[in-house]
Amino acid sequence: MILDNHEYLKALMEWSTKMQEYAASRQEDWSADLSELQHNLKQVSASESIAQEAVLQLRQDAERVAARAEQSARQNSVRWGQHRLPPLPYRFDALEPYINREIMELHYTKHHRSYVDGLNKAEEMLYLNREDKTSSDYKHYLREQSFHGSGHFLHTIFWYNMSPNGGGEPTGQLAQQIRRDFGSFSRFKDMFSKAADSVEGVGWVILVWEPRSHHLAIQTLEKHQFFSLLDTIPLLVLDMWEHAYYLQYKTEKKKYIDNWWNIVNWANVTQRFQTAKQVNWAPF
Ligand code: MN3
Repeated sequence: MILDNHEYLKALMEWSTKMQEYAASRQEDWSADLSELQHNLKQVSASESIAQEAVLQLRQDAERVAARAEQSARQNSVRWGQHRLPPLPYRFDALEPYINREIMELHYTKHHRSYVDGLNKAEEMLYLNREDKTSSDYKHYLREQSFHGSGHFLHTIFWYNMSPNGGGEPTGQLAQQIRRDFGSFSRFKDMFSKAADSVEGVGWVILVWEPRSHHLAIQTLEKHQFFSLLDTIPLLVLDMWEHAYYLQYKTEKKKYIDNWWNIVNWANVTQRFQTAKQVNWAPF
């Protein structure tokens, strides 16, 4: 019994650390609830014999914190058509002389605003307006969602990727990973800069984490409206390249799609969904 409690407390300690990271990622202050739980947890774990009542009390406290997290996740999810401009974390002139006030003001108040408005409109048409649509209606609004959605999500990352107190080199885990994957920080910086310089007129250069291969990578993105929705995680995919069905179905594309639903592995999609939900950025 005592051993079971020890293991339970250890798991609870790990869980509460995750909760703390979660709360921080939502830019929420849960210090009161969480620090009380962690304080009691430490005390109970340190005592020589662990009282069953104390463990039950901790379990109740943990359930309260979990309920708070659930509630926060529900409140914070962005409903269709309700995206908003994230607050700029510094003044328009804060990045001078590297980026001047005029650019920042236009970029944020005009360009980013229009992405937010466009995404909200596209979502209303795709998900709220229940009228029957043709494939070409979908095509139009999916392209709108791609252009404005990727624009909104990427700019939201961009503003917070910069700071008037920025520059220098990363430390800790990221620094280590950069050395492992690119050899050195200066080599990474050189590759990233050259990739950026290769973008023609419209696009981005992005440092990404590949959860599949457990490494960092650099990728440019020319335009962002070719039906990609950046800063999202794929859960369920269907290959619509002709090589995936043409030998068997020839021109009967719709039949391939209809039939495909018979072989979807929902347990796998659910597993991907549960893992993906652990990535939890602040909602905008
Ligand atoms: Mn821009």
